[in-house]
Formats: sequence, C-alpha cells, structure tokens
Amino acid sequence: MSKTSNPRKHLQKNNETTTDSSASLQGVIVKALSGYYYVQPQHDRISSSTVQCRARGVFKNRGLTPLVGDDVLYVPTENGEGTVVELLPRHSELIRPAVANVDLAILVFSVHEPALNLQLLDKFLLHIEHAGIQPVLCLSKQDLSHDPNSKESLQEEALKSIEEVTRIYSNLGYEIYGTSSVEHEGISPLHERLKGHVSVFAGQSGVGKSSLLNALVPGLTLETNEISNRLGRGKHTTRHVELIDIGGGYVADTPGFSQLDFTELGISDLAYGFIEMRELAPECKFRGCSHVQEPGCAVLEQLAAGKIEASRHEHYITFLAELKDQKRRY
Ligand SMILES: Nc1nc2c(ncn2[C@@H]2O[C@H](COP(=O)(O)OP(=O)(O)O)[C@@H](O)[C@H]2O)c(=O)[nH]1
Ligand SMILES: [Mg+2]
Ligand SMILES: [Zn+2]
Repeated sequence: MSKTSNPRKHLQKNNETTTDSSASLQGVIVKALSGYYYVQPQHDRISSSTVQCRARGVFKNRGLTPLVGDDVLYVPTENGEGTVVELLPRHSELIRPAVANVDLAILVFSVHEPALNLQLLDKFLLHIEHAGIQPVLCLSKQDLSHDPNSKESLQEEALKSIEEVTRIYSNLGYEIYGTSSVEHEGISPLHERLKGHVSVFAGQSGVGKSSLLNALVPGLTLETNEISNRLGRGKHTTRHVELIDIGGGYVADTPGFSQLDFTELGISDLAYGFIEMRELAPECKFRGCSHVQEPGCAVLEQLAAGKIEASRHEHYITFLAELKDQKRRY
C-alpha cells in the first residue's frame, strides 16, 4: 500500500488544521534556528535525537514566539518532522539570553585566575535575584588551593577566597559548591543539583564555565579558553542559544547574564536583590528606606552591630550610585 493511498494522511499533508491534536506529544524546545524549532521529545529523553518542527502560524497571529526552553505540544508529520501546536505555560522568561523556564543560575567564580571579585559576585547575585531565579554559587578551580606546583602565595589566596565566600554567602543562606574540572572534583554533587532544572551558568570569562560543562556532560567538547566572543570567530557563527541535555536536566550554553547593567532595575529592585536587606526592610522606620543614611534604618543598625557584612553594604551603595548616574544620563 502506497502512502498516498491513505486519504487521511494525504489530507494532513496538505492542510495542517486537520492535524489530529489528540496525537500530540510533549517536548522541550532545545534549539531554534532559521524558523525551525528542535524539540526534544519528553517520552524519549534517552536518545539524543530531536524533532525538527515548524510552529503553527497561529502563534504569530497571537503574538507568541516560541523560545528555547519552552515546553510544547507537537504533532509528528509524515516526513519525520513535526509541527508545534501548543505552547505550555512559561514559568520564567529571560531576555538576555532568550530562554524560557530557566529556574536555576549557577554563578561560577574561580578561587584564583581570575582573582575572586566579591563586587562582581554581588552584581551577578543582584541580577539573578531580580530575575526571580534560584542562585547557586560554584567556586571553581579548587585544585589551585592545593596544587603542589603552584606558588604558596597563590595557594594561600585560593584558600582565603574559599574561606571568605563560605563565611559570607552560606551565612546568607546561599548554596555553595566547590569544583575542580581539572581533578574532576565536586562534579557529581553539582550534576545532582542540576537534575530536574533548566539552568544557566553565569560568571565572568575565564572562570571555567565551559570546562565545567565539559566535565558535567560526557562527550561534550565546548571550546575553552575563548578570548572573547565579541567579534565571533567566523562570519558564520551566529550566536544562538541551545539547551544541552545533561541527563535529567538542561543547561543553556550561553554566557548567561552577559550584560550586567542597571537599565532594567529601579532603586527598590536593588535593595530587593540583597536578600538581607530585603528581609530587614519592613523593620526600617520609613517605608521605601534606601538604607543609606535614614534614621531608624534597620539595615544600618545591623551593619553597625556587625551582623551585615560590610562588603555587601558597600557594594550596595556603589551600585546605587551607578544606577542613579545611569538614570541621570537618560
Ligand atoms: N586549574 C584549573 N584551571 C581550570 C579549571 N577549569 C578551567 N580552567 C582553565 O581556565 C581557563 C578558562 O576556562 P574556560 O572553561 O574556558 O572558562 P569560561 O570562559 O568561563 O568558559 C582555561 O585555561 C582552563 O583550562 C580548573 O578546574 N582548574
Ligand atoms: Mg566559555
Ligand atoms: Zn533601611
């Protein structure tokens, strides 16, 4: 029996509205490129093959654009491809990078090379908190703290970084993972943490994000030690987001939160992004207290009592000045 002799199939091919939606399957968009959406079937997560899909025109009419990370319903078509017929509700939406349903951000900082920068750490945390995503701290390159070949001063600095981050940030309730991609240390606890989530890895260039992903996913060979992706290495390398299946979860292969400016933040968002200030704000005498010099400020009281880390408040004040300066320029 030839395929075209089946009248129903014939209809399907020529008129997508007759597609039987009850035959739809669920999946996740893991890549979007040139009008195609690559859907990883939910029922078949073991095999790595994705289904190349077009989206129904009806999305555009409703102003909906499917994003990488979206949970969708799709209907397989005859040629082995598919049609995305429904977008399931989104839990979150990141703009840069454009990914839906990210719920975990792994904030990577190296214990050395590049040296630990607590101000940058607080800036990343602020943006992640603002995006409503759960942050997880990862202190990478831990091997540098005990590498017998490295200088003693370097080892000391690495140890100091570990001690400082642990003291400040675990007191605030943040989870901290220590890793070494070189020694493959701490990789599986991090892997466990990523399961069941769509994550982005954030952190400055050179901290070891790509190396970590390569260590987490057997067979993955992301380029490491990239100098800069500002100009792109070839004319044909268009930057697109892709989700990497890490076995029980997905990670977006993008330098997450690449633009850390304050354009999207207001003054109250700043205090919200510092969790200790968010918690104390209701106890301040004035509503909308900016925790800079107001009388009866609970944050300033706790700071004076040594219960709020000085570096945290310092960075908050610095960001506040930057934000005000940025607003003035517009
Ligand atoms: N000692 C040590 N070096 C590392 C580790 N992970 C990455 N590196 C090195 O750090 C540099 C930057 O790594 P890469 O993964 O490209 O960082 P990314 O820019 O954050 O993606 C490379 O030279 C890596 O070899 C680690 O665990 N230990
Ligand atoms: Mg990289
Ligand atoms: Zn206050």
